[in-house]
Amino acid sequence: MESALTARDRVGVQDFVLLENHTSEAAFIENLRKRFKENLIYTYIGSVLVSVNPYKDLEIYTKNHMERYRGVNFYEVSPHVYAVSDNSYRSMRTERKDQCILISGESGAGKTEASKKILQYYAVTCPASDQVETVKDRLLQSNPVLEAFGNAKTLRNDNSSRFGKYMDIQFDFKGAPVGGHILNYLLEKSRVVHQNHGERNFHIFYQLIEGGEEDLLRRLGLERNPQQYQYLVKGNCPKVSSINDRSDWKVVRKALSVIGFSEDEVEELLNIIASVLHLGNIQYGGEDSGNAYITTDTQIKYLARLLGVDGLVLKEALTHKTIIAKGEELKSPLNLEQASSARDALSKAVYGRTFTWLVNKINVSLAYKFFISAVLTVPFIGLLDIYGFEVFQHNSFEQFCINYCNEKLQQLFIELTLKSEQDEYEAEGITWEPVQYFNNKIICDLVEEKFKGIISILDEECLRPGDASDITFLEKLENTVGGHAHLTTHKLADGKTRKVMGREEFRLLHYAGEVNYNVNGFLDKNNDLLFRNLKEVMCMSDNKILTQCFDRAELKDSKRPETAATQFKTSLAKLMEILMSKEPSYVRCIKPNDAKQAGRFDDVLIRHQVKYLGLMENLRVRRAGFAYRRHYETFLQRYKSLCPETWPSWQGKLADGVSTLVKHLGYKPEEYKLGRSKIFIRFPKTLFATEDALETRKHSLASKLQSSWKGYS
Ligand code: AD9
Ligand code: MG
Repeated sequence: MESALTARDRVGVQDFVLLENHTSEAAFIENLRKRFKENLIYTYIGSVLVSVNPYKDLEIYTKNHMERYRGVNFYEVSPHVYAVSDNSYRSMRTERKDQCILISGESGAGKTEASKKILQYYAVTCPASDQVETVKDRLLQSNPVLEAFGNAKTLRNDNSSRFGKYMDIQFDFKGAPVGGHILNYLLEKSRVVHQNHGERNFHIFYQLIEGGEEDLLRRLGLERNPQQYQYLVKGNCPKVSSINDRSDWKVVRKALSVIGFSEDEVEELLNIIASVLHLGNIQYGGEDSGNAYITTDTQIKYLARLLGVDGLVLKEALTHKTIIAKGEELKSPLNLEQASSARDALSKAVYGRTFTWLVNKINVSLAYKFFISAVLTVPFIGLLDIYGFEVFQHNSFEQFCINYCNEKLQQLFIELTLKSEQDEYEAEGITWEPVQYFNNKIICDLVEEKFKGIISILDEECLRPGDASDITFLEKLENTVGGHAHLTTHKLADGKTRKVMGREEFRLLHYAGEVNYNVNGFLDKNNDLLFRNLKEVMCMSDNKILTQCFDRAELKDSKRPETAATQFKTSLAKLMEILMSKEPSYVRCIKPNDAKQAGRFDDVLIRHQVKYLGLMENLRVRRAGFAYRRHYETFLQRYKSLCPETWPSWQGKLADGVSTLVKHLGYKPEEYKLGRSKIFIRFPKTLFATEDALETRKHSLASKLQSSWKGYS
């Protein structure tokens, strides 16, 4: 049998706090590499789980594995996302405190997969009843539906989340999951009308076209060929080897019924999806400066039927705009460019609002329906899976929002982990030594500060009548925050950086690295306006989903809606409040290579992530002073056999038992401290020696047993 020492050599340590040289990044990466090679994708930093995407199916998510982690002490078993799930669950049960599991990492690092594993863990291991089975099924089935409508293939990830998702799972007093609620954040609507090269639109379009039954497609007026649709050809990437649209279609259809969508609702939903494709195929004629007209009525006919609107009214609305001036309605024709963007704005609005409707509908189906919920508050476990930090060749408003969101989460992580360390030391009566670390608050402020943050400046330009444009926004940025250490523009850049910066770009130095944003389209995307007459047509629709998405009250409201960035900022602030009110656990995901390949461990890429996820800092904070800490009870339980006075059980106070035990083991006073409920051990080697002693004792016991059996035979 392999000794504990050689096993450590081969597979590394399962908690980074046990690294001999904890300040060395090279040692950190080496430990990660050793484990990755052995398919050990999980490692802890204290209670934080670090996960490296294996890009292959590992046999570590079976029911047996789930059982292994159920009710077991966090540190007694090898690191796993199930251990984090179980730990949160038990804290929720015993302390009756809401929990949240925050999953972060860059695009393609494995956040969504981790969140699904957590949900599966609860579905399988939590107590059940008939009612609960339905809720469990619905919770699980909400994933394929939301992914079909909200995920897409990007250059970074074949199944990239293009919306942020926070899901609360609600438990009853017996610990059974009884309900759920999803909050969704800023869907990347622009993808509906445009995709970069090598990327796709949302999965649902391809699933419908590839998997939809013949008569369904006929009814929707669709052909079984994505290349026929303008909204699906921009990225020149209709097929993805890792995706089977046809079988995914079946999964999604089934999931919709499990969640409780009626056949009528599914029909209306698909009418909308098909309509978006028809809208995209509307072609305009006319000169750039002249009035635009629609070249053929084919799409209009389908749209009129599928959406239940008057074809002529729709046609008029797609080529004209109306404004109300002094109580009078004024109509003016659109030119080619205006008409195309009005059409695209309609497609985005229809898709975006339908997505929100879908989430609401799922929420109704997941809602905890017993009256008891009004009387008793039941605890929650929240799961946060958002879009990861991303950098492309060309980055726009969407990347700006996504990366800002990641910046906020990083800040939350820093504040909460530092705070919890500090709190623990105080609670245990042990002196806390402050640790220096990079706080990214400065970048969050640069983006979101009132009056002088980037979002405020953008909003100002969006509201300013006259010559406001993307370029004037950029100029205003230069004038207002040009001196900021984390912002550069072409104009402000020094000779070295100027070469790689476009004239229409600004660069943010994020916690995760530099990103150049092209301001083109920032104002339009932030304004997110839809012409009034297009809204009116949608309000007249017979489609039951659209009637819920477009409300007539909106037409009467003359107040300008909040801009997209400000809405996002507000919803993120609310999210931070929710998360702060719960007890957090963390899963930090790492992407091993850019080729989405199994077995490839790209040093440079991984080092970069280790740096920006702040893992070394996290480790430093965790190791400040003491490498290891355990509750007296856990420590005594594990090692009591090593001391005759504590074996087989210790009758006195736990702290005295631990004290007796470590003295017997020969711990020197400078090697440990006893807090109020925990023992703190300064060096990993002390613990290793104790572990090795335990291992030796087990072996000698085993061989004694063996020889005594031999004696009987
Ligand atoms: V994004 O920010 O939404 O673009 P995620 O969510 O971090 O990103 P995702 O979970 O979608 O990444 O993982 C990307 C792909 O990696 C998956 O589609 C799987 O093919 C692969 N993956 C991730 N985690 C695992 C895992 N634990 N086991 C096997 C995995 N494969
Ligand atoms: Mg994802």
